[in-house]
Amino acid sequence: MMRLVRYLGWVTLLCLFAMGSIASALELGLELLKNPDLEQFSESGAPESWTVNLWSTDATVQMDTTTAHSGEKSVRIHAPAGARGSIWQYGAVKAGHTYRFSVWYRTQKDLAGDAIYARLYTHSPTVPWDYSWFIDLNEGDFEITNSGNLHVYGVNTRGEWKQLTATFTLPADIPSTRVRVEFFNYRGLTDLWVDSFSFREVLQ
Ligand SMILES: [Ca+2]
Repeated sequence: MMRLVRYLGWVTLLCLFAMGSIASALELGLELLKNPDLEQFSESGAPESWTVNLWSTDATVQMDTTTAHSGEKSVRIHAPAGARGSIWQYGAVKAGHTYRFSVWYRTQKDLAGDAIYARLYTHSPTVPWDYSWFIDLNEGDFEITNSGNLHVYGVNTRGEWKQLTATFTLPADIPSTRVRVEFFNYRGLTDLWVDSFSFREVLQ
């Protein structure tokens, strides 16, 4: 009987996905990320609680007060030719639980190639991502890379803020205790803004 109830629960969830009302329908737990709205910065302009990764001295990751999805600030990632920049943070997770990741992003000029994406992977230890973990494969433009990481791709937004989301259930026997969430400008040649991260457990 419990299995049937659980099944019907997921059917309801899938229907809500189809109707586009999933965000308002989900009952979410506490925020697992620190400084998710990117409002706190160090004196040098780095987002607090986030690790900045620059693979080239030409790339920059900086606080921006000219545009924001939440509050008054966002992060601008600039990645010229051959360069990439990202910010990342770990969220603590439990095996067998369901989580929803989301982030808002914005472009002004179009970025080159597949420059806009969030990357998620399990940690401590790293276990390759699997498509069976998703609640709905149509929720986003998902790719599992050869190294087992999840990429969730964005599009050029031409001045609008848009959201990426991924909702997934970790296997009941996964030994990982954290998920690393990261947002990239990968050789996009121009600026990409990011704001309003969220990584929360789905409670229902
Ligand atoms: Ca903000």
